[in-house]
Amino acid sequence: YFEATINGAPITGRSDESILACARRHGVYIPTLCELADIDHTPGTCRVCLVEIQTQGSGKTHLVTSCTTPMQVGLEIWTRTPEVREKQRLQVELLLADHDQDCATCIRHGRCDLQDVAQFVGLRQNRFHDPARVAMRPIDDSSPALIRNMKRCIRCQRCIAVCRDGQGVDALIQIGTGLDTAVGLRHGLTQKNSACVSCGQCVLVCPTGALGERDETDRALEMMYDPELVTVAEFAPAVRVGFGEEFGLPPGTNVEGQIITALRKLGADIVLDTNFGADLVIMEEGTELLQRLAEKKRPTFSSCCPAWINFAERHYPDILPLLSTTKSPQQCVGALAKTYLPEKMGIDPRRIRVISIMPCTAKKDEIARRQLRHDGIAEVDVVLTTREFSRLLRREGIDLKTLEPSAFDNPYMSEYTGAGAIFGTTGGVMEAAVRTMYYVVNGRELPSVELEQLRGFDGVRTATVDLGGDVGEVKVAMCHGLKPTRQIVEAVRSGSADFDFIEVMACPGGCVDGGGSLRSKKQYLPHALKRRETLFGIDRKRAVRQSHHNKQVQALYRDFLGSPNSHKAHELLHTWYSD
Ligand code: HC1
Ligand code: SF4
Repeated sequence: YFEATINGAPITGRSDESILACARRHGVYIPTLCELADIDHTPGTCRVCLVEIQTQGSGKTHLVTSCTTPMQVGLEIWTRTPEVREKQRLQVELLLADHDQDCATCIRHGRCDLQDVAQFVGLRQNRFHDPARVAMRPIDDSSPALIRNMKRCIRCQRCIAVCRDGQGVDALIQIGTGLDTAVGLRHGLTQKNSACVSCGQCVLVCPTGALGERDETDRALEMMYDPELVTVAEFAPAVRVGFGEEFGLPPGTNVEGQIITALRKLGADIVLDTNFGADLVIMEEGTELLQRLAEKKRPTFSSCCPAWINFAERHYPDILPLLSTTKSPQQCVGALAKTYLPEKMGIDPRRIRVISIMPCTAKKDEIARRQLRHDGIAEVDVVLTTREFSRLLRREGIDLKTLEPSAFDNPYMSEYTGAGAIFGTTGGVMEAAVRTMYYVVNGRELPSVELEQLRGFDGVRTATVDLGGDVGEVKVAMCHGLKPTRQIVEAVRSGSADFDFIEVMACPGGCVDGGGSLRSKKQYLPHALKRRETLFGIDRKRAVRQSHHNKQVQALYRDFLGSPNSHKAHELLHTWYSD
């Protein structure tokens, strides 16, 4: 550490940090739109983080971008001089020259970093705005999941960095030069037909509304307001722990009860739980896995994460036979909501529409898959990301924080166990599956259901689990984030990996920080661990913690499906993949 000053006050600097990082460490705010420390991204493209500096003994000041300039001994830094303020304002004004001015129609309105910085620099005019240039910038709305609107792009390149370095997908590149610079897909492809897998991590780091999900709040509202329709809502394990902060509650708060109340207020006729689907998936996938182990087929990859399915199909089609055929919990709930539920409740299945709330953008791809549509009818009709759900509540004037929590009341598809709850975090599917497979193999419960050896947070974790009986020890791996996933897949393909079951979640952290989660300004994934802890807490508090003890799942098999992996279960709850 050495001495320096910021705005005349003494500070300690380090030669391995930028002026921006040092200022942050000392609580001094410098605006920036492109830098993002969490992904180690300092391209210096927005040029908003200007500061005035004077190096020791030079006697002269000059302006520099603080994100790209290293600290030096004795440096004097000034963040709020008239020149700094004027140049920062000019930079923001220049960024807006070819930027869509219609903020009120933007999905990011009110939550946009560019709006914040424009306020910070006191922007009151927009002298360089050129509608003709804005009109030339493209919008890619080819994907069911994501819309890429270059009219709102400020060329920060965070999306390129997270897709390439964070996820290892490398679908995005910088295209054009000078004023025509933008972000595009490699090889001139569109979002839909490119290497993109709709994981949505690029959306989480975008500072503006240039990247976002395809907004379906209108469709959801229309369904809920239509008296002819019976709307069935389901929400993901991770949504209940990743939503409270939008309404001022501490990150990680469990707002399951308030979400149920909100859905009923919105007009959902039946509220189901995707956690019920997770318990069901364990019955199907666990049975499938034991069968595959008996046949010496290994490894088996989990199949509930749709961005992972996209990744396997687009990048490694040769491994598709290794994927479990069990549908995701979302789809299992959707398929049964249009078959089993109407039979039980005496409803015409043609009147049912299923709306699911997911912390995920790829779930929008999933519902559009041809394998998951039957005679043109989708199993799930609309997916709303957590962000859209919050938009929907704001549109309808519902403040989650003031709502009294309610409980699930559907007698057929809303009960869940602790095993279903932990699906939302990395390792959760594995842990839930082991709890049930152990029981199936041994006819008795695992001595301790909390499997600490599966619970770390490294990108790839491996463990050996003794399932007892004639199965014995199995080797398992869990990966989250697609870069670690690529390593595992490559190892499996080269024959150097030795696993029986591999859980994959495409988003770092698993669904708790899915690409459809609330975006956090200035941070990439700030709340994953808090949300994860709450999920483990839900599991600890459940009276029943193993999927096979879910009474409603048992009734479903008894009254409708027969047994796990039965012919009917295969028809409704299993799928296939294609490249
Ligand atoms: Fe997920 Fe899943 S856990 S994929 O991460 O298997 O999105 O939460 O709903 O379907 O259950 C997401 C979460 C979610 C499914 C389940
Ligand atoms: Fe890359 Fe995922 Fe964004 Fe697609 S959605 S461009 S794969 S980060």
